[in-house]
Amino acid sequence: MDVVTLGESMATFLPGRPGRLADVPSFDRAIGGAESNVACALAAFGHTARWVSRVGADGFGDHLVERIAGYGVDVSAVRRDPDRPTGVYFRTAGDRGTGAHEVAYYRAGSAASAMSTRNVDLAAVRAARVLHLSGITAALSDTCLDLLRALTAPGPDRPLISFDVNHRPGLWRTAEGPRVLLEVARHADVVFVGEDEAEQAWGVTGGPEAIRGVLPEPGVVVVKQGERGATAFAGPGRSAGADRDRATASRPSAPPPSGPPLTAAPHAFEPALRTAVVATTGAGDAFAAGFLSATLRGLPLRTRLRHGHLFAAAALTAPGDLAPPPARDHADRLAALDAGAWG
Ligand code: KDG
Repeated sequence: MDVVTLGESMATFLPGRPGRLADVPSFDRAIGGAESNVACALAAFGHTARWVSRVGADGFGDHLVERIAGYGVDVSAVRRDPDRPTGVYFRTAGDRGTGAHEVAYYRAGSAASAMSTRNVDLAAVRAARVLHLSGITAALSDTCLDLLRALTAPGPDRPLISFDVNHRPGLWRTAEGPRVLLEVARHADVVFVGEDEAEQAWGVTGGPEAIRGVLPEPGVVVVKQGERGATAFAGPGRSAGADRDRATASRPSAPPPSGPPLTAAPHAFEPALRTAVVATTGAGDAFAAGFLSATLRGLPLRTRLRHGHLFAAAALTAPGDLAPPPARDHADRLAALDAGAWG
């Protein structure tokens, strides 16, 4: 597998019209889940991707597994829990000016929140060039946090670990969330974090450099700066050579490792595309998928950021949490446009 992701997905209910949650009369069913969003975007782009999770033995679980498999994602390691339901969430349309929206989760006690090192197929999770995880899993339960810690612990069979901080204050049961997220992020190889998220969680206000300052260990740190763009830092990290080898090593289905190593450029900023935003939810997942895709292909840091923005633009212009990225040849042509087209 190029990429394995692990995390909770939910039946997602999108509003039939704008307005407060209290006022929306009807919702359309869709799917959501940060980590499966990443797997779906990567599979749609032609990578091999597996999503690992637990869902209820119910109709929503069937729907999730069928829809995610429909993107070409391997769902063979998804397990059904006869005793716990599939999580559900509702959200409103984003405010036109700020993009702010309401979210109502019904996921406490869900099948995925009971994931643990004992009921997840760890071999299936680790059989990847890149394992993508997120801070949402840390917030779900103590057993999920233990699982996240086990998967990110150093070890010989550890794939390249990609970690999206995804701080969801409403999900944490304790005030420990920010500290835990920083601890897990420091064990990862590639970290995605929003500039505003880093301020909210860790009180870091000095911009991308300051965020890199609190995350010196990962080989790559990507700071998402909303509609302005994103900055990526690549440094020696903890194990840069090994990371490069794991992520770009030639495998039967992989392109040759022709690109530069993960650590080739010290840092890069790329402006985001200007898009007519329909919904911001899922854009971060799409960005991570684009960046990881380009990482797997050994592309330079700047091009990885551009692929992140291209994937994110597809998600931003769709109402759901998930939208297929542009076709690969199209994305490559767009990523190669002059800087003026991107500015
Ligand atoms: O990033 C998008 C996700 O937030 C959304 O799909 C739902 O996974 C989700 C969550 O836990 O908020």
